[in-house]
Amino acid sequence: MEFILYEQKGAVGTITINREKALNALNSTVLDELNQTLDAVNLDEVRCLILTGAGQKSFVAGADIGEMSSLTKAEGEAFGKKGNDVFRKLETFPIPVIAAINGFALGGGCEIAMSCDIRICSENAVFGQPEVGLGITPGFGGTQRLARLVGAGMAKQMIYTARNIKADEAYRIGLVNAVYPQEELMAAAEKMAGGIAKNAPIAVRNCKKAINEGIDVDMDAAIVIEEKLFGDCFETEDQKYGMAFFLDKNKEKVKEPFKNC
Ligand code: DAK
Repeated sequence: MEFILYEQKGAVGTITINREKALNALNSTVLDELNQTLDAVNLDEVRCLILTGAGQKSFVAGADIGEMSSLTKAEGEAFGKKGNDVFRKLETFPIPVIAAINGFALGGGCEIAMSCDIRICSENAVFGQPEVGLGITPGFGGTQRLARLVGAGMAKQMIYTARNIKADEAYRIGLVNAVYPQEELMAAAEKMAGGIAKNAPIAVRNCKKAINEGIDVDMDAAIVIEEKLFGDCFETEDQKYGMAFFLDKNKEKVKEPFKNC
């Protein structure tokens, strides 16, 4: 692949957008390769993904402005669909995805981070939706996901003013869960991913589904979604083992890895 690196260490896969010269901006090739990479993740082995950008300066500085500048309406729509399809694939990916945001996360960069389950960032991270300054609206779900994450008022302020915010403000408004010194970010992401990967995989997947699907419907419907996914965990090897381990009074026994079945 030209612009995507993928590495699997144990049960954790790391996807790196590797287009450092353009601050990892998303062009069509990056989006296509990201799509192919997600399709190739070995879900029998990998239980959590990390998404990051190459280099020390930028996570993703947005959609590629050079490529977009000459698009016709039809091409713009096709480009938007390509991005939205990949972002939605990330958002609904069966296992959790942690965005490790190591610098600029602007426009499509902020939007791709918001398609991940969890966002953590380095102290030099900068977030923003600068699109209205370029004559467009956020096009990869920014108007929708930002409002759901930080509330409509704050999302409107960020989007209408196109003002960038730094890591501490992103943390304060709930756009990221934690801020780390740059050199500690990947270790923190790997530690969190490793912690997730240790838990019962079917249960973790069902939690992701329950939260994602439940958040957009009313509470009565949401509870039904939860009930179904809760029920689904029963009779799995993981549920039988997890509960049997708790009930076993032999304190010497060491917990074995969950089997994902
Ligand atoms: N696209 C293309 N190239 C980019 C880029 C981008 N978004 N951001 C940076 N680069 C390139 C620069 O052109 C430069 O390339 P060379 O000149 O070296 O060839 C290189 O990366 C280094 O950038 P700078 O020289 O500008 O570096 P600085 O440190 O001075 O500035 C910066 C860093 C991040 C503040 C600055 O590069 C910047 O403002 N970049 C643009 C940020 C931005 O506006 N991003 C939002 C893009 S709009 C849609 C769906 C989605 C979208 C649109 C439509 N549809 C539904 C159709 C999404 C839109 C966006 O994301």
